Amino acid sequence: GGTVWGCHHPPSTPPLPCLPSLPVLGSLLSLRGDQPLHLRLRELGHRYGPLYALYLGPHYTVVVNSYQHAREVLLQRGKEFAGRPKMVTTELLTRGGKDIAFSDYTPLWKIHRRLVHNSFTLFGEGSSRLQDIEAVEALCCDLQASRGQAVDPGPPLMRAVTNVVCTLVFSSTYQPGDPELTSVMEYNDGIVQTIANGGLVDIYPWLRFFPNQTLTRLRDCINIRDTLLNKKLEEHKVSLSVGEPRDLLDALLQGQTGDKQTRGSGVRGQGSRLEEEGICEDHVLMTAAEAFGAGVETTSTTLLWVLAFLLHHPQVQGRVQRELDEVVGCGRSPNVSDRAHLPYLDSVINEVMRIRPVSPVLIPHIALTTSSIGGHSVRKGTRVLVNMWAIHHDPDHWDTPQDFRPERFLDNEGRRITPSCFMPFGAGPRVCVGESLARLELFLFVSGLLQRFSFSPAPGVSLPDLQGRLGVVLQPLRYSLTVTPRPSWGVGDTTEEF
Ligand code: HEM
Ligand code: PLO
Repeated sequence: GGTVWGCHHPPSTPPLPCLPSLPVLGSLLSLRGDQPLHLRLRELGHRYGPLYALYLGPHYTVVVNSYQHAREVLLQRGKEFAGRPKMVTTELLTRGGKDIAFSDYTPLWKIHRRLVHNSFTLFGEGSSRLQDIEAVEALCCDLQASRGQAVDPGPPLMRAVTNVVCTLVFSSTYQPGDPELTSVMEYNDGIVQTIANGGLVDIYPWLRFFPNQTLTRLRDCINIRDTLLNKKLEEHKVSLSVGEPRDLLDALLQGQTGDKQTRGSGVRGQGSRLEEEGICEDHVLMTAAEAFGAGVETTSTTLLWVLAFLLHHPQVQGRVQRELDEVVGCGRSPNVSDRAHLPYLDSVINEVMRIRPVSPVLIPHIALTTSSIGGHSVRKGTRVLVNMWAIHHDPDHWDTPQDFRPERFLDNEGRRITPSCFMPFGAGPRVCVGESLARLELFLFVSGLLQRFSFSPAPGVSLPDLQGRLGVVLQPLRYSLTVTPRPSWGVGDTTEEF
């Protein structure tokens, strides 16, 4: 309902500037063009001011382009803006919001999120499991096999990251070419291509514009996913034992059933109340699927951006390698405890996530009650898009924001600094649950790769495009590179082939 011609605002506060809008289409005409959404929304901010409103189809939506307003939405009044809108594709994907990311803010969601968070702690930072996973080693073998020929780093990285997540979620690891791995990668790719085509914002009134073929493909992929997940779930139920969960699926199952003997293992804390409160098998499945999808897409994309920027900035690559040589040397692999001593490497990862945030407008938020942003009253039900791209490129907060300069994350003594307007994982009640896991994984991959290899542009091929393309995440376009084993690596190792 509501009027589509004007912007609703309670009369007591100044009205927000609002883009022109038409019935059904909303402000679509103003969003038209070749530009990806985050760039368009930022550009509109130059005309309408950093905080403005528009209609996405029938939905009144406030766009936040500045750090100050983002802080109000995510942190200061985080709970008031912690809702999520329903979208047709994500409802299908999550069985009506039985996941974390696309579920609305409800008491059940809070319990569910805490359960997932605790399980991640158990399998992420809390244990050395991740570091023992041989994915980095396997990836290095894959890359080594290119023997100096140009390779597209996408597929080997995707395989490696998928393997990490499969280990964490269901204790499976796959050899290259395993048909189950192929099917996982295929269905995931299908979901990525169909779930959101230009960000997670459903701009188009979609019953009209969503081609049915796309929806059919999405359903097919979801079915393949469900068959696989059900199989894993049944296997886990049979072999589930009291005590230490082996993986995320175990942890969720224990949390869900609330088995008395496993209570107090730290995973649940809620015990058998969970079932009564409504965490059911669907939640377990949807959480496993989501951890999987989020873990693969975001990490592999970030790693591809890291390599793309290193090809453009060989001196940065050299400096990371010197730091690694000094701190780790060449006789062993980097591990979690080295992280504290590798501030430059961290600054490179941070700078990549600043300049190319994989989720440039986050996931849409929704106001759960009438609230305010920047002194403007905002009604219950208003959607809010936080343009993290604009915040990460705001010249008021960053010096030459368009330049790739990892040193901006270090002080004069080379110690880490984290500016508060750096929020690649969001912030507040909806902050990414996988943040520590993601950071640890990025560290292990980037350090492992740069210790052993140098990456350079493939001869005769242009450098990777750095604009990227916005799908479900902001991805670099495909590119290829040359992998050269570093002379110092493997000194004394007699099995070394090179
Ligand atoms: C949410 C970023 C990795 C699971 C988010 C959000 C962002 C984000 C921006 C949305 C915040 C908002 O809407 O306000 C990233 C980045 C990653 C990463 C940059 C890696 C480089 C992961 C991993 C997992 C994960 C590895 C799980 C294994 C989730 C989940 C949510 C989420 C479940 C939804 C949280 C909620 O709605 O309450 N992430 N993420 N993410 N992420 Fe991540
Ligand atoms: C990726 C494709 C998977 O098959 C399903 C999936 C689940 C969770 C989503 C993820 C996709 C894309 C990236 C998302 C993640 C939840 C949080 C993360 C949206 C669609 C980000 C970056 O916000």
